[in-house]
Amino acid sequence: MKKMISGIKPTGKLHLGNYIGAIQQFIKFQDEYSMMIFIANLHAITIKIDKKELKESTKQLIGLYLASGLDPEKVTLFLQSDVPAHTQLGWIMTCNSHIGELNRMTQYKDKVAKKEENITGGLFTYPSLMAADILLYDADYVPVGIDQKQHVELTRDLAERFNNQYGETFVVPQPISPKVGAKIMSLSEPTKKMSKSYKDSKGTIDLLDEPNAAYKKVMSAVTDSVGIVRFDIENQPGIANLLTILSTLKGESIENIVKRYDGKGYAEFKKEVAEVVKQFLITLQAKYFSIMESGKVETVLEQGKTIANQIAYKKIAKVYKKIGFTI
Ligand code: ATP
Ligand code: LTN
Repeated sequence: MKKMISGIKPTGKLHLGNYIGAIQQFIKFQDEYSMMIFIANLHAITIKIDKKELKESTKQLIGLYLASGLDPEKVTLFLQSDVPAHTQLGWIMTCNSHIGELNRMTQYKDKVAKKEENITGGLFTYPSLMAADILLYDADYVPVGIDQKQHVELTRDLAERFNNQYGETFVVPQPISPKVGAKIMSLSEPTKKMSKSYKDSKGTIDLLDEPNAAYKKVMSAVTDSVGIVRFDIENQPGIANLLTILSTLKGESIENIVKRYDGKGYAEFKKEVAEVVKQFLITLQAKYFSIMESGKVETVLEQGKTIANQIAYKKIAKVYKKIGFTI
């Protein structure tokens, strides 16, 4: 069975973009692959985050993973900080990364371009830690949204560099993104990515948004004056985004939806998208609240911690030998 790994940072609230770009893929692949999914909490502290918020986001994230349909019998779910080998290999990968490579990573570059203050060393070296997250588990594939592909490309380079210097050690992984939905855009500014850190509550549908409020957000999504429902990202980014959301949540092809709306206006189309989003949230949230009351989150994490440590410990021991740490 081929292996797959991915993680999501427990920062801010999970939104529909995270669900469609990442979580929906995890669910789709859980039967076909041996899968590890973790909460990337070591990555969360690369920016300032309050302790209470970190704890709450972590619990919420696990709850939402489970409510979305990730099955802990099939997938190993764990906290990154529960497995010390991530930090251990993270350092080795940092020493294996070149400053020039890290300088080119867009997340860091964007923050520098915006002249943000107090950018941490952790934010700069975070792609090296992400490489360690992936390489520890010999993952063949990494399901991520488009914005993370660059980090997986770096991971490939680091794996090859290490293998060349020390002999075959790591599997060189491949990123995979969904054909539809790898980049869900903001509802209010459809040329910008729907994002946790971009504070735009009208443009973002949080998975724990009140369903009627989410309905209203979709109804007031920015569109255009063309008046034809069709998939044209360049000229009609708002409609293209709504088509993508409807297609992925409903499991209907964009082509089919476009046909159904031939000759019809935006109002009717938006109503369907809004209703599908609302119903999706109602179902998801009902599951979420029952999971949160059940104490399942803690049990799942304990199980995941044991399994992940067994695999990661073996790998780090092998790496230590290769490097010459074990005398
Ligand atoms: P931030 O804005 O703080 O970077 P984020 O919303 O991008 O946060 P992450 O935790 O970085 O969230 O991403 C988790 C996963 O969701 C990643 O695989 C990422 O590629 C995917 N993802 C994030 N935003 C979107 C989006 N708008 N459309 C599709 N996938 C997304
Ligand atoms: N960097 C990712 C989260 C992340 C990840 C990973 C994803 C950390 N380690 C390993 C896939 C594989 C993000 O910011 N979304």
